[in-house]
Amino acid sequence: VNAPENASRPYYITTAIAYPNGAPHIGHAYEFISADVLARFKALDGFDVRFQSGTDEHGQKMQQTAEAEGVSTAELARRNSDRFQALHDALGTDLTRFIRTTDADHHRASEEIWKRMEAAGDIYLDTYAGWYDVRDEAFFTEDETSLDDDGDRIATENGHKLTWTQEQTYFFRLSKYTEPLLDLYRDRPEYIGPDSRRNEVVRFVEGGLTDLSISRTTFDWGVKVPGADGHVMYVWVDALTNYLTGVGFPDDPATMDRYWPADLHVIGKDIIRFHCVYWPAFLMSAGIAVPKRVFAHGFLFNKGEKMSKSVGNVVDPHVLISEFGLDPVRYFFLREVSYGQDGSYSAEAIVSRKNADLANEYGNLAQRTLSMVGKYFDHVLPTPGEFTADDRALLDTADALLEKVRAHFDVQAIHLGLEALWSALADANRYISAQEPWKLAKTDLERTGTVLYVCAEVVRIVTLLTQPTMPGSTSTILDYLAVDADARTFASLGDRLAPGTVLPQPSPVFPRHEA
Ligand code: ME8
Repeated sequence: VNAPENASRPYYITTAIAYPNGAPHIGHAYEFISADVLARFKALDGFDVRFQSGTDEHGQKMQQTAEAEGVSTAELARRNSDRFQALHDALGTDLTRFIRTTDADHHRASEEIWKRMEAAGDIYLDTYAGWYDVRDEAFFTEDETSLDDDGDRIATENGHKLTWTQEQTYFFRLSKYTEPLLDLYRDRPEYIGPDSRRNEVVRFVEGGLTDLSISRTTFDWGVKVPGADGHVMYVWVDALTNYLTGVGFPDDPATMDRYWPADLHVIGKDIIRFHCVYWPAFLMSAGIAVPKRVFAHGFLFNKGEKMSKSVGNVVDPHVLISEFGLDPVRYFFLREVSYGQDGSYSAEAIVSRKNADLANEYGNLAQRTLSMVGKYFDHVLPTPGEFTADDRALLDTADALLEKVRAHFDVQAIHLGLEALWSALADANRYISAQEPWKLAKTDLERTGTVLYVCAEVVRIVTLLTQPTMPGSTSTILDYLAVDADARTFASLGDRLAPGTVLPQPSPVFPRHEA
């Protein structure tokens, strides 16, 4: 099933690195969970996965927040970075590295990419005068701004208040990369996903690019520009470079060779321009390969409303986990929201998925099958008799799942992958209702055994493929099916359960939600 050449194939996946100027919110949790599911899927499919996340600790926003809170910037960064790390622990993400941009090796990598861009003749000193959005750490040209009701200058795109900045800074010759970038989008249409985002980026670059201010002199919280006293790098230059730091750039060429270019940058839709325009241009300038793909997920809203401290609808991800359980929360976000589109969540919607999809569709099938094996076969997995057309149809559906789900996951259509799995569960539930093994048991124990064997197989296959989404619960179900620890990768999907195996006493893995 699993192509053997995958066994050592590297796969490098990253999330955005978050600003630790406050506590992590559901949007961050969503990004971490979704990237974790993609990373785990690849690992189970035989890839050597490297998965990185972390915190983006430099920049004016961090410095301003620290001043407002009366703590040092380093202190603010450490305190909140720890909270992001704690969220990863609570979500069970399987990270290879949690990077902090204040890490020493990251400064080294940022200096090196700067020097390479400089050596390419792409960096020059000039006067910058324009509008700056501290919240997004982004520059805006006059025509990208407007006046709000109070007469304050705002960025038209996001409504954030802007500050006028005028200083001598270094510039990056972004304009030089207009054509090379358009070539990139044309030659590698898979570079940006989903497709709708790609079209936006192409339109933006076709409008022409102006050079980018890449250093600041009015504050000092950042990576120092090599050989230029008083300049720190524009925070996005060092932030994007974190992806290279994580694979040993520039001091560990072996790791770099193995894992670069990155296979996938998972980001939110608000930072596409940085990842799909600036980042590939920096890399081209520095003579480093461009990542294979950037996928932008949508934004999460609380009951359709933007989450904000002033509205008072910011939900702490830890609260959600303790209320509904980690696996139901992971499942909910990935199944409910079409990956790549905006989505909404509410307690009602989570409860409804938990009860309908997990307790009824999945949990009941597993529990009924396992408890009937216990009751009618004294916990010994029965030997199936000859398969009927119905048995074979269901087994064929289950056997076709890997290819289907893999095709969806390869384009990050996680929700469609899960839909395919749940559609197989629905088939299995219809099958068990039609076969009525609890009635058969009174007249035909051999046929009962066959039906239960078929159900157990479907549960095994669906469970193996659901592991990336719900690692904890699926591990318990596989224990109940007595599936060996080394038979849980996708390479083992085709190995049928061994009749005669003694199964442990099961208990329900997906209870209904109790408020
Ligand atoms: O942008 N729903 O950091 P950040 C879904 N430091 N995703 C959301 C979201 C929401 N409501 N709000 C934010 C930064 N995100 C930079 C990244 S990468 C080199 C530097 C996503 O803390 C957002 O789109 O503002 C981004 O991908 C991530 O959370 C971190 O956002």
